Amino acid sequence: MIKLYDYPQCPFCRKVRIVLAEKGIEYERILVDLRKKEQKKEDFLKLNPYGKVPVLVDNDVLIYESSIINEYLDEKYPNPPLMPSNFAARAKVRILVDFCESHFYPPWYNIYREITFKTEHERNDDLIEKSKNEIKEHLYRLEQELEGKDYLAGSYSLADVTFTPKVAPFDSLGIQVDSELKNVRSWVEKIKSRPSYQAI
Ligand SMILES: N[C@@H](CCC(=O)N[C@@H](CS)C(=O)NCC(=O)O)C(=O)O
Repeated sequence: MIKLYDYPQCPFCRKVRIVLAEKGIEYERILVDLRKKEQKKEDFLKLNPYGKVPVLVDNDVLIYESSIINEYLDEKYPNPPLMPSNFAARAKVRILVDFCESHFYPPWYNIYREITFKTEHERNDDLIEKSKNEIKEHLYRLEQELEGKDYLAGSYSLADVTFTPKVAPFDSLGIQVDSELKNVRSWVEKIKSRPSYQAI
């Protein structure tokens, strides 16, 4: 059976769990307690030299890096497909996955860290404000990407999966979506209401 080395709140683990749920794949969850620095222990570093979760072990196949794990799962378990069949459309999904992880995630994590790990008194409000403005700009880009579509690639794909753990907790992070961003608003509701998100 597939093993997933996992940490419940980690957005990278969550995006892998969404794919496993979408495909109905059974797996064993192995908790790596990041608070106890278990990810830096010798045994874990043998699985992932970067000392990070998630890690997926599928019999003799060992994979780390969440986006690579998700593509592996989609190729090995093709139903339902989470990548388009056309190679140009697949490249577009990868651009959006990279946009999410390289550009959307850093300001999102600034906000997450300040809100989750700090008291109100300790928070860096300027950083939160600056990061919210960056997120806002990114949401305007997503609004265009979503024009005339239900999901980022037309049908639900790894691009939507990658954004889900970041956009689903917007309310608890105090991130607002401007009312004029109608496409983004309905997309957030759609991805949040999928059974795969409810399952994780
Ligand atoms: N690029 C990696 C990022 C994984 C990552 O940063 N995981 C965090 C938890 S959300 C982690 O394991 N951090 C522990 C550490 O850096 O010591 C991926 O996509 O899998």
